[in-house]
Amino acid sequence: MNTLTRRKLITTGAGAAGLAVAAKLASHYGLIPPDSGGIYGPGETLTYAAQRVLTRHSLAREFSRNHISTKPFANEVSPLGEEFERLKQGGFAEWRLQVDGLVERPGSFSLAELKSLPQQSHITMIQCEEGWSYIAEWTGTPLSSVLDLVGVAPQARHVVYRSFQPDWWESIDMADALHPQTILAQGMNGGELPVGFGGPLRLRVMRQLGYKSVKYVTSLTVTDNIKKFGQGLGSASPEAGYAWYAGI
Ligand SMILES: Nc1nc2c(c(=O)[nH]1)N[C@H]1C(S)=C(S)[C@@H](COP(=O)(O)O)O[C@H]1N2
Ligand SMILES: [Mo]
Repeated sequence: MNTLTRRKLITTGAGAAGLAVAAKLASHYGLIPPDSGGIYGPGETLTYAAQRVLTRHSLAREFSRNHISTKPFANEVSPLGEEFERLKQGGFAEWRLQVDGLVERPGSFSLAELKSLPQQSHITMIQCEEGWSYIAEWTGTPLSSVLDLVGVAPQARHVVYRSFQPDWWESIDMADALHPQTILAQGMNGGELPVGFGGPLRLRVMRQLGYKSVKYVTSLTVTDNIKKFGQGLGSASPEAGYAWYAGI
């Protein structure tokens, strides 16, 4: 047997064994994404599991102030309607963030209440799956501060979040929910977060593609059973053909 064939054999063998081991580990540690169709839909599972094992605590790249895009591109959103206009006229004083599910103290927060919690700013890049991106400074309350306040149950696995736009809902695992860069943003580039960019309240998930950063966030639900939501695929994205996990 020549070395090339032997090498090829060894590589193939290691690959198959590696895949089996990865699938086992992923299953054992609960690293199966909701849209995987089981551990033998291995593409999504391997991406998610590998990133979670290798980069659970990694940070999204932060940029310096001079990298902030001078003309950030606000993706077009469908019309927000009369009720949104009414809330906007009132300076969003009536906007509430509802928090429920597996928490000790379900309730809701006004924007002012959220602003009274610790605030953080991060200069990061937001990337659309369609290829464009921009860099901006995002300011807001870490999602972990809100979750600490309501008291998340130990069996929590995911946080589901919804928009004023009913078609937009997403979920993230607890690694991203409690991640230090995941914030409920109310500010952008030193000012209020403009409506075009998701104001008055947007969840910025820095380590995933733009579509996970849902605009006009109105509610959060903490859960240990993501399959109960929508079609059971984790969020609206896989229902439309995109991956639930969009790590970058
Ligand atoms: N509520 C809501 N959130 C949304 C969207 C939307 O249309 N509605 N578009 C998503 C997509 S596909 C991307 S890429 C980003 C775009 O963010 P931007 O408008 O700040 O560029 O927002 C995401 N969040
Ligand atoms: Mo996007």
